[in-house]
Amino acid sequence: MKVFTSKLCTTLHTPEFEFHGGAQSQHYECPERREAILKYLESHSDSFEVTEHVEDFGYEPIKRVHKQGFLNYLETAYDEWILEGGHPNGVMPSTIPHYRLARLGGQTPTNSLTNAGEYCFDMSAVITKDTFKAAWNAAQVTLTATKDLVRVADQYEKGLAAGTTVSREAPPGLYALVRPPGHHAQSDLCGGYCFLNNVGIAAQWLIDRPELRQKDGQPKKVAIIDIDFHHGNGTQELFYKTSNPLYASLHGRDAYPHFTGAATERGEGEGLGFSINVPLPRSTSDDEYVEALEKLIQEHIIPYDADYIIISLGVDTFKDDPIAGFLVTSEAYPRIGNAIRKIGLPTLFVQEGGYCVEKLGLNVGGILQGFLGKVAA
Ligand code: SP5
Ligand code: ZN
Repeated sequence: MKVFTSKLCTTLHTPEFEFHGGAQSQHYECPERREAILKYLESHSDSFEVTEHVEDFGYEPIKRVHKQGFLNYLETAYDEWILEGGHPNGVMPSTIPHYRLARLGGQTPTNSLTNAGEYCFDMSAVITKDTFKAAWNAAQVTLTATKDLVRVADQYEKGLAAGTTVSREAPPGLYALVRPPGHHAQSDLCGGYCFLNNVGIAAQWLIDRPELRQKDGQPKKVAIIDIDFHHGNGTQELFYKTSNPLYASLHGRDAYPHFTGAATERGEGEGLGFSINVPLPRSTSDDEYVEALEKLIQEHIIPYDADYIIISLGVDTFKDDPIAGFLVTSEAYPRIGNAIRKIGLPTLFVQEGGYCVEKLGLNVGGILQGFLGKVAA
């Protein structure tokens, strides 16, 4: 499996601290996460080929899902924050315009020290000097992988047509090892360690490609399966009113981000029925998780008849995750990868959460190996 990544995913975004339950804590979404995953992949070079080749797709694909004002803000917030006397750790809002805040004079803040709340829904997305560059780079790495997905998917299809590819082989799969993650980022809000929605950008890019139009002129169909422990409120918001891509998420009930991800959130208008939310209790075990995923695939993913699958790959479902987790063990991850392989479609895996650094390589690697059919499931 080809793995797309870049050193910049380690070096550019390194906040020192965040807040948990009101207390200052280490920044769990740390550069060591990428290093740990990379180490696993490099020590399993029979399965993985890591490339640092990154193409520049520019602003356009990012602007398809994010608003210009938000992008300008991410790019300039830190410098302004420092000028106004903010802490060097990075930008964090002190006031958020709550929907019941009585803004009777319609007043809007004038600088990023006071304005952070306009573009941020929590205190878990610290903007440092190079955060915009880091998020930009993660999006470009993801797009580079997406472009390659189209190429390998074409090859696979030709192989199937010519009878040279055996269909029970693993379908084409690629992995974008990126950080910062993306699935909490809405069109104009950062939060939950996320700034630009890598998966959303990739899905929209596939849908937008004129050369990928089918014979009937329709765009290719994309199904996003979000297996991060947390609900991907950002991805859901981007596509809530459209039927393409489909967004489906398994996540912890009553967990962060707390206010989104109920089973009753099913999409709106044309998008009705194309957002699928499956909240699961904290007590969810390996068998229960794999069963829930297989049920989701059978009931929603297969009938959707997508051309491509994008996986928001979080392993913060792990039992020892320091900020999240079900009762899921490392044994479950190959089974999860195997369930995704059985869908039989070209698949792009994009890294989201997972904070137990010690087991991160094993758990992410488990999913990818399971997809490749390399481990018993
Ligand atoms: C991409 C991603 O996984 N983002 C998650 C961001 C979660 N941030 C806040 C989590 C708060 C959980 N508090 C539980 C503390 C247990 N010690
Ligand atoms: Zn998460």
